[in-house]
Amino acid sequence: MRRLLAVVLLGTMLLVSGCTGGKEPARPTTPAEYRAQLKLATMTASDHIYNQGARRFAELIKERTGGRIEITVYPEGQLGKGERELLEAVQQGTIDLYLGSSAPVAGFSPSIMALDLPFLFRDYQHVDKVLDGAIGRKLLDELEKAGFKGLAFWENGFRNLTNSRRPVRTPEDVKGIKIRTMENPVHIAAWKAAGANPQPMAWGEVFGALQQGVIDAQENPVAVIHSHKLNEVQKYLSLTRHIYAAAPLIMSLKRWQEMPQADQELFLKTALEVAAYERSLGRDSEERMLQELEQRGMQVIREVDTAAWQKAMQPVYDEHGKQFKETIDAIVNTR
Ligand code: EAX
Repeated sequence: MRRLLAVVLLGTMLLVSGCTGGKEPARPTTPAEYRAQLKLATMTASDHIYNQGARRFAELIKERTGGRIEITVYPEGQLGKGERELLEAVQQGTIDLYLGSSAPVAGFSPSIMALDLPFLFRDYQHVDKVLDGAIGRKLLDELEKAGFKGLAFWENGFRNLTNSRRPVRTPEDVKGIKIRTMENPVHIAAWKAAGANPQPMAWGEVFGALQQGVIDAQENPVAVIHSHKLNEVQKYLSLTRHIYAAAPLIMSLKRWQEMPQADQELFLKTALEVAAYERSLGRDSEERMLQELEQRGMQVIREVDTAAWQKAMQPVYDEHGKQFKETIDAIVNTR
């Protein structure tokens, strides 16, 4: 009798679990049933363009879903000491959204590394055409293999060198200088080729390392240098614009797949709309930020020998560009 009861019980359990489809929650069919509280993480200062854009994105999503989807922005590395760490958390689904440089994303999805080659983008118009077009979409779609949904490319900006030693104009001026780079083989190779001594490091550790003199230099767009007050630890800023840093807005693929289709479409549309706003924030205020950095005591070297930098970093194309030749050619040929 007891054995029969056990068999019946087991059968019922199997039947029930079969009916509900196991562990995976059923995907809601209409947006009305779907609610979510999402975490968006960045490494940059609260007033940096990423977070201004991210807060705008959160407002629009909340408004357009009637409050069903709420996004909280965690800036300044509150959720991790570097972008690689944030990306790992997004991959695991403990953080829902990442906004940061493309360079560390290459550790998860190599094809995106093509964007970080030195002197690849001519100007902002070129950037927008490539990143908002078919090439950008393809690179974003390839992120799915790594467990990410790429929503759109936002912007970090053209990167510039800062250092505590001397006014830098040519590659000769950085001989032997210890420079922090992002964790990306192209960045490391570019600075090695230029004659410097590159040290990859998570962003959360850079200010302290500069302050203690563990490193002499770093490189970032003006908006990062300004919002992180690097003038307190760096005397010279050279407008080298050596590498353009795109900033993909990335969502955990798990979280994405749980969303109803109408909300997915809303996310894609809103991400692209805010991309234009976020990019304009940095572009329109670059000159004002430079002047403020000068007022805070930084020496800004506006004229550098761009041809010499380009030539010095060119070997990186042989070393790392070959595997992405098709993408690089397509970018160069975009007019
Ligand atoms: O994405 O690590 C860096 O230098 C980045 O430019 C910064 O964290 C923003």
